[in-house]
Amino acid sequence: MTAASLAETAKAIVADGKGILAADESFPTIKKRFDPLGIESTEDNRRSYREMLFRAPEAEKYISGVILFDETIRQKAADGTSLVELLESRGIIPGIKVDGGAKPLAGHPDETVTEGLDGLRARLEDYAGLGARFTKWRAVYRIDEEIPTAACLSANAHALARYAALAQDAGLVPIVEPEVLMDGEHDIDICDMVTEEVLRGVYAELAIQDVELEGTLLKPNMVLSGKDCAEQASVQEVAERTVRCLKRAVPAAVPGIVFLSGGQSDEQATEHLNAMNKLGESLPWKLSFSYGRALQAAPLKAWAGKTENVGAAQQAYLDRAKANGEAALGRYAA
Ligand code: 5MM
Repeated sequence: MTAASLAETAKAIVADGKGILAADESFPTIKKRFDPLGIESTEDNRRSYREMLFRAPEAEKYISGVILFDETIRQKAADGTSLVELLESRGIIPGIKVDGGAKPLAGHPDETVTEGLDGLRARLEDYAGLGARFTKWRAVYRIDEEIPTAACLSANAHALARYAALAQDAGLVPIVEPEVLMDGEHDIDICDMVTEEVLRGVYAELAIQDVELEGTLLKPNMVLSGKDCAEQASVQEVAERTVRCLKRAVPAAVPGIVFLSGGQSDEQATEHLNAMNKLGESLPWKLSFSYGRALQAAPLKAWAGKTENVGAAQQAYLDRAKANGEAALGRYAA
């Protein structure tokens, strides 16, 4: 795989009006999503749910790629086709989450470092053989009085860069996901400052590890007021602050920025993305989505684990995918 083909895949993922479905929930996370609806988290239920999303008619108009979890990339649909082949047959690019999760950071009780570098080269080769063309690694940063610390910023940036270099070596496009959580009472200024610092640190490490930025994508949080902050920034302010922060910290060689939704409502996540693309600024990168909850909340609720609800659930998913596809072009009307 050449640098040119990595760049081509990255560009295809952020083709006009398209974005990513993040369906890479680990076992504890998918259980957390299923539990409130009384759906048991069995292998068969997880497969049925994800197959239902992957088969949704016309989703390929708005969804360019899907991030899978280790179990899913090895699963077969009810008719025996592999889920990877199912996605490929629809022109949707399969990707895979390769991090080992956020684990306690030594000496820093309230912070985490994402683990998973040991043995990563072999796992990446395995995933490439299974049909993955891109990968994802998520680092998590919590905001509070004294955090994130320099230790947390540096450990996570280093791991993200080592991961990205290994992914490119294996011919896979790395999605670099540094997520500053929206939990907390902090205001939008703090989120802005921390996000900029995180991104600057990540790109400094990517440069040290000689990662080819043209063959990468960034998956960041938006610049938002903390969830429990008394003063919530408007849609326009979020759009302006997020774009300004990214312009300060993300190199122009990166082809696309695909936001995570991070606990925003699905409607908010769409409106914020739309407002950014409507600013009319000439930006070096595409701005699109790689949403988990903001794409899945409605279809999961509509499905509720029942076969008879598949049509309604697929429609609910398609409605969210279409709305976000339009937002990626700045053409969404609520
Ligand atoms: C879909 O959730 C992903 C996996 O999370 P865990 O490893 O914790 O199970 C997550 O990384 C996701 O891709 C991003 O956070 C974006 O999802 P949201 O829901 O924030 O848009």
